[in-house]
Amino acid sequence: IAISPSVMCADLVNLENSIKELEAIGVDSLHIDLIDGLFSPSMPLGIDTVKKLRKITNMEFDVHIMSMNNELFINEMLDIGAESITFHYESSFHTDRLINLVKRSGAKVGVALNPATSLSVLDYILPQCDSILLMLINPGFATDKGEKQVSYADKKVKDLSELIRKNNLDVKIQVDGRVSLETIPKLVSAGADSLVVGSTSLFIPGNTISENKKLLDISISEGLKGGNFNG
Ligand code: S6P
Ligand code: MG
Repeated sequence: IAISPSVMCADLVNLENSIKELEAIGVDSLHIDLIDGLFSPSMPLGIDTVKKLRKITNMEFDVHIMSMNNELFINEMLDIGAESITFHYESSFHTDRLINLVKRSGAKVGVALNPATSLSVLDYILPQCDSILLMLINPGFATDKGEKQVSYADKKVKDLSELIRKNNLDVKIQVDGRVSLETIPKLVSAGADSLVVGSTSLFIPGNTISENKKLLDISISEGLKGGNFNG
């Protein structure tokens, strides 16, 4: 199970410190949310922030674009050399073209779905994707705005896991939004491969990142004991 800490949940006025802490505990990638204020009503990080981050760390960049203008962000992130780029189905008019744009560059490509978007939109594109990001909240904010994970989160993960298995594909399932110490066991046993960890797990206020990492590991191993849906 991969973990991808959400940079927007780190200490935004002291990012370098947070990055060092994440490097010290060992994580699989950095989850970078790029929100344009139009697709979702927030704007936590900008293109220049990502450029500066690139200079201070060699960690893999797992970029999650939430924008009405996918081309702009995809091209900027390809220039920076982001290893993995995910954009939303809902704002991509030519989804197939954008998938190809990312793949041609050698980066991994993911397509993200809002909670209410059906998995059926993946019918023809799933084999071309490296990962699918399932939003388990409506995108925009970390937990401080109070929105809870949708009630059908586990079902959606199980349904996607089943779809991937039935088609014999190697597509990873990434889950994002209130992926908390409490919800992780169910999400992992439902088939989640990659967890975006934010203010409800790795960045729980009051604890250090390394204290939270220990709690996170326990939560993940509970999910693995529960039996992964993929077998
Ligand atoms: C939000 C974004 C997410 C958040 C993450 C925060 O739209 O895509 O990646 O940063 O959900 O984590 P948490 O645990 O506060 O929900
Ligand atoms: Mg995200």
